[in-house]
Amino acid sequence: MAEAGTVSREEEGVAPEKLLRGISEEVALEILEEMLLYRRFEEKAEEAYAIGMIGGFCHLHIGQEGVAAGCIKPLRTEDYILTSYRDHTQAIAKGVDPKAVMAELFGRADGCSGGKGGSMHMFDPAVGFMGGHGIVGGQVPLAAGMGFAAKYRGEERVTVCFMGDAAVNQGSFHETLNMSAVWGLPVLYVVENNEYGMGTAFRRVSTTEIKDRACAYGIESSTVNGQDVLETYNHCSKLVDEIRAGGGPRYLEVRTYRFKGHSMSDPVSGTYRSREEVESRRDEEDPIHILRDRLFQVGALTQEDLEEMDARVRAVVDEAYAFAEESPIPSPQALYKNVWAEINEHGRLFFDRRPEAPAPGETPATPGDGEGD
Ligand SMILES: Cc1ncc(C[n+]2csc(CCOP(=O)(O)OP(=O)(O)O)c2C)c(N)n1
Ligand SMILES: [Mg+2]
Repeated sequence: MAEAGTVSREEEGVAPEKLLRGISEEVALEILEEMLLYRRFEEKAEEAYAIGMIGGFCHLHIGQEGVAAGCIKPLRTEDYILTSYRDHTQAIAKGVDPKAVMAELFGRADGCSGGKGGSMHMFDPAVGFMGGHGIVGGQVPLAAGMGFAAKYRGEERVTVCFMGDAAVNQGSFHETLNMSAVWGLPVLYVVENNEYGMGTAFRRVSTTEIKDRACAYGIESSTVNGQDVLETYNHCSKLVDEIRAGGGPRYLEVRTYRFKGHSMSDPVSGTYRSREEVESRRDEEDPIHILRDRLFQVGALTQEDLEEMDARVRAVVDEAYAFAEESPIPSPQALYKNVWAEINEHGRLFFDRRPEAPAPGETPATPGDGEGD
């Protein structure tokens, strides 16, 4: 872990007692350790991808860790979150075991989705983590459904729905916001504005601001700096309390920036954004560095403490990696679990042409086997 840099420009002139934004040193240190874990976890995933241990898509959240830590920490276990495909850190933040997240990335049986979802489809209903969704904006109406269910049953549960900036141009977003307002649903819609949807800058596809998108539906809207995790945490705590108290939906734009490419196959810079832009944002707006420097400044953290913290999170990541490597690949039988399959007119599962799922150990039919329908 690098030594502390100079205090960012943003911090000049801020009184030391205000640097932690009213948050206790203990909680601020916890948040730093959480963000450091997310960073180290994803750096390891990046390495694993490069050597072929992870296949398919893989979208990193590096640079955006303040959003995961700041928005999810105020939640209870029974609260739900839904998010897009950039979901590893958010899964861990909600309480999914890092070992199960790494195993899922590796496509292994002990992954949180049984190895069948991969990077984009982390799930763990036991801790309220309801995915991991690959269709831009696809999770937005699902979140309203969860909010509706909670309200209908009279539960105190809050649902937080994360989405990228590109999702606000989807029809599903607008229909959902409208119905959420009409029904007063207990949902916090969080737009992670990292300024780009793949290679398209948001300013090229919108003449209005993200925060203004909720006005048409009468939903209270606000903006927070996601690189300042303490500000994000304070603000989200307030919004979650308001929603839990029956205040109806809220909409939040979190301003952030991704330091890596859109996915593992996308260059960091050089096509739709310049190297200078990425480097300057990374140097000045790293949420981990910003919090680290504040903790140094108030005397709550020393270089030695930081190194110990880093060693602790690296140990968690190494353990997750070893666990994922040892976990078996899913059995062919697992293909039949959690699959929605209709019975055809012959009384058989239409995708297999057999009367029922094969017995354990029996090989499933390959497409084209058996009689034709
Ligand atoms: C409906 C739909 N259209 C297009 C895509 C292809 N696609 C995948 S990610 C992405 C960009 C999304 O950007 P944003 O919502 O800002 O999230 P970010 O990647 O920045 O986190 C697009 C267009 C998709 N997955 N779903
Ligand atoms: Mg984006």
